[in-house]
Amino acid sequence: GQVFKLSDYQPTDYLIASTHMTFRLEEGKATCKAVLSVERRDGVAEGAPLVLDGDGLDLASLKLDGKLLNEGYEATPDRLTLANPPARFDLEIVTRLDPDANKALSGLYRSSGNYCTQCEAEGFRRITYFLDRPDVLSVYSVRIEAPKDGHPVMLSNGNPGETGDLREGWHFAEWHDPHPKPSYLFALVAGDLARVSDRFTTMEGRPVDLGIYVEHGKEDRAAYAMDALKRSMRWDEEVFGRAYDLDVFNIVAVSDFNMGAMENKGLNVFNDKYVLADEATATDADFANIEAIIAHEYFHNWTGNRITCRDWFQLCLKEGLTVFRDHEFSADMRSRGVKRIAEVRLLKSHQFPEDAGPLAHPVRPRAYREINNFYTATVYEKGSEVVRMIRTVLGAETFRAGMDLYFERHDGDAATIEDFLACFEDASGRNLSQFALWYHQAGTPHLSIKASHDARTGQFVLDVEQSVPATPGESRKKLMHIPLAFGLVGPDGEDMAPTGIEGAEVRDGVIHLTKRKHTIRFSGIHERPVPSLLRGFSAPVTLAFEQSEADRMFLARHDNDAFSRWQALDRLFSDELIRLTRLARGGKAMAVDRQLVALAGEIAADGALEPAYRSLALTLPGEADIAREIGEDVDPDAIFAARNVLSTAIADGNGDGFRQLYDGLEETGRFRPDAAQAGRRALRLTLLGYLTGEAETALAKAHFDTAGNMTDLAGALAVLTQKAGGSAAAEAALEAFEARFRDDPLVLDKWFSMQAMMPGDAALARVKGLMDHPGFQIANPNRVRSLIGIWASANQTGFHRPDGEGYAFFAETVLAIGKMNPQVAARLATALRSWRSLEPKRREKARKALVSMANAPDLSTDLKDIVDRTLA
Ligand code: BAL
Ligand code: ZN
Repeated sequence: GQVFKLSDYQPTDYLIASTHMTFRLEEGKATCKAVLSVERRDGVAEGAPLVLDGDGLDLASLKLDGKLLNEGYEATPDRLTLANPPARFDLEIVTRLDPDANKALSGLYRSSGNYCTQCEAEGFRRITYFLDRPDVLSVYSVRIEAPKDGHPVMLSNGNPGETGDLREGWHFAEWHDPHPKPSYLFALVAGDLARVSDRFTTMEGRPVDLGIYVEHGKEDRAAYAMDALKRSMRWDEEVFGRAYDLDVFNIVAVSDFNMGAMENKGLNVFNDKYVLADEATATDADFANIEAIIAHEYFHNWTGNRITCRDWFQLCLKEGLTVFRDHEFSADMRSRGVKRIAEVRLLKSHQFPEDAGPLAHPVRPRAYREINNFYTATVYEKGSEVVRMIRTVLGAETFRAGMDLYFERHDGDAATIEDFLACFEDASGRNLSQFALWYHQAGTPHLSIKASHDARTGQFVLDVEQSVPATPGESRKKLMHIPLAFGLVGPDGEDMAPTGIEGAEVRDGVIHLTKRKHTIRFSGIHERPVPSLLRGFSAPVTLAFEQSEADRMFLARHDNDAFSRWQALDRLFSDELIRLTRLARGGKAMAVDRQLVALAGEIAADGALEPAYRSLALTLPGEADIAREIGEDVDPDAIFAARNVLSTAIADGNGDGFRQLYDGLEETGRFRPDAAQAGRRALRLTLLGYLTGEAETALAKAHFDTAGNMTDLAGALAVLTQKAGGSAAAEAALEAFEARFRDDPLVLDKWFSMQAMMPGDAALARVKGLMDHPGFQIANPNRVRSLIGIWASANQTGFHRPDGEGYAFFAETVLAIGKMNPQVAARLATALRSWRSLEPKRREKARKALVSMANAPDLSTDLKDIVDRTLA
């Protein structure tokens, strides 16, 4: 396949100042007429050909300045070339479309009978021939014509224009978007949907009509999303000074969608999973996700739409930055400390393994074969961490000044990471060239740290050494600028104040590491401090710091930074799990550290800590996290056994206390999806997990039977299926859940996922069986991800069966899905990215499965790219 390189970037020879599109949505014969006003760019030689992108297009007719073209062009499904066009002309392209046959869910397709589009990254070229790249900005006018019957709603970007009747029961609607935009932000929706309406007045005094379109009957389930939208709009004004810029803002929920949602200008299209919620059908986690994703797509209006990307290598310019913005929003709406812990957990479980494996790439990649495969945790989550570090390095005020400059300088531009960084350099007067390596260099940097204290001289010393592991195509790494937030905690739990610091630049509690080695000397430290390092996870690095268990326990109890308290505890649990795994692997008896068991009980009972924090603290590191830390010769069964032993020991050691706490947390008031109530529910469910086992199902069964909301219902079912899978209580609960929700696909997805997560060999037979369930559709991405995706990426023992049957079935299934939907299949296939760290027998079986995929005929570019890189 073709490799696209950042270094090959060239601006286009032609511009498309405006684009007028007319869609006729006739059953079985939809057409798109696009009229492009094309101009040759200044300085480009006469006679330069115009080459437009297409993808599987069926050209019906072509006109230049109103005259039918019969020669002077060459059209294939994937390209339209005009050999010698004039300097300025209108090009009218009519294409025939088949939305019903479009199962890739890219371009124009139908979901539950409604027409919708998805154009990022390269879906617009499946609608018409175009310069389908983000640096070609055009002003769009759109006219939609369709039968009134079945299509009362017809939407596109921008502001609404004329509407009216046509003959034979048809009607039309026109839309105009005054803001020039790249084609990937184009959107169209037509169908029969219910509208939930609201109003918002911007700080500039602009009244905005807000609409959320959902399936009829689901209007009440859009209320939370609407509330989240209004809060997002206000927050962006207050925190970033950014106001909305159109008269309407519409969101449409569709049930077949490859991504979570899409930020099309003025017309966000959402996976319905991230819009629809009420207490009876959505969990607290669903509510939190909806709040975050509504905000994320809204925030793209400035970071992505008003300022877009010059090319797809700059994807992190909009994604990393917008994730950072949505994280900050959620932190302000909820609990900052708890939010940060959840973010870091996600980063470590999703991005760290990517960065440590064959699919590692810089936050700003230099080359790709298929851009759809770069919507990754590295671009999004590490990209967000890099923006967070800019703020840490510059301070909040200068960061805001840099953002203001970015908006002022680049509004209306298709910009680059260099443009972005230049704004912070100019706002701060600092040189960020070393810092910029965070965008250019892949791999998770590693810090190795040693501490020593001399009570006599009052000197405390940290010896720090950085290294960056080799990643595909990058064997030699440069030294990075790593901001290391720290505290020296004194015996009273307060941070000590050194009288002097030498050996590195230190500002506001942050050490700026820029060299391979630093020896940092703190003076005036007369009592031995307990260092608290990497506070707030100030940089996405791994840390090797030998610290005694006693010191870690001290930090877990006393650090004044909530994140660091959790980090200390997480390190204790992880080390214990690694130790127990080694014992399990060697067939030895596993005795659990009693102090850790007692600490867990103490934290659970500490009323001074938020319940949400306590719930996170009591959730042991995941099996995949332990696998990543072990790094080689991984045996998922040994990890599972170790985790079970630790969990059982914590339960046995704290049973009575946990039960009392559990009882005390029962909610009596009205349901609210806010952080405080959600935190109490989360803690209660975490305790329920400890209080449930194969022989102890009564409490979980009662929790399930009396649940008044989906969080408790699904939470209890998850506990039953995870801790007592196959028991009569678990099976009865599964049956009851299915009977109640079999007609509600989003809720049924939870039921699929819980069974896909059931540990051990039995999971595979369940997954296979559920693929025949009437509620499962292989063409629907949510169903596929809930069942196959969860099983392959989150069920370590169920997927990595020693006999390799899991891998074989997985390969077959991914290939079948790939025939319909290459993007979804390619994403699924990344579940095998850590195959090289498995123990030899599983490794060989995983390799065979990957090779069978690589050798399959007619492999899509998407899947081939993932499989080839994974095997390389
Ligand atoms: N731009 C693709 C979906 C998102 O990140 O918002
Ligand atoms: Zn985004």
